[in-house]
Amino acid sequence: MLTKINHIGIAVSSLNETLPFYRDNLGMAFKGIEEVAEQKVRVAMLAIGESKIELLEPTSEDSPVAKFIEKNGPGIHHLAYEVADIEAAIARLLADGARMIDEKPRNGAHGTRIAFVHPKSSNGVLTEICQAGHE
Ligand code: CMX
Repeated sequence: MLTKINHIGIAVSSLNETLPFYRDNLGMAFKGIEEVAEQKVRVAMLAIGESKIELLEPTSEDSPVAKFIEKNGPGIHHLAYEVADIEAAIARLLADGARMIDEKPRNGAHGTRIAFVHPKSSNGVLTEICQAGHE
């Protein structure tokens, strides 16, 4: 069902302050910044091999990423696995008893369609499944 790790999401307080480390010190290829209004985040995407690092900056105090930073501080927020058919992947997870935050795909960054598995159902690791869109 899973084809690869699409990206690792990292919660940050400020993209301006964090981006230079990944882009300049670690030398990752910067792919751009996009606001995902539905999720109340601004996302900077950096490519590393065939996977990506996604820096997530909250755009409002009630953003889920703001709540995460308040509780845990900045750090690794979620793992995203790529699937070829997101509807089929959701159906299979539900049939296997997983608790899904999203029972229908919603819009992610860069034209992806995404769905989150609840961290209570994935041993405390927020898990995203993701069908690729445009890059
Ligand atoms: N990792 C592990 N546990 C997490 C978590 C995370 N990243 N975020 C929340 N939780 C835990 C909370 O601590 C809470 O635990 P307790 O019940 O023990 O207190 C529980 O999950 C519920 O959290 P909540 O924020 O109160 O619940 P919500 O249903 O409002 O939201 C969630 C849950 C995970 C969907 C939301 O917090 C979230 O992070 N949404 C995703 C936002 C995001 O990353 N969007 C960008 C996607 C862009 C893309 O990838 O393309």
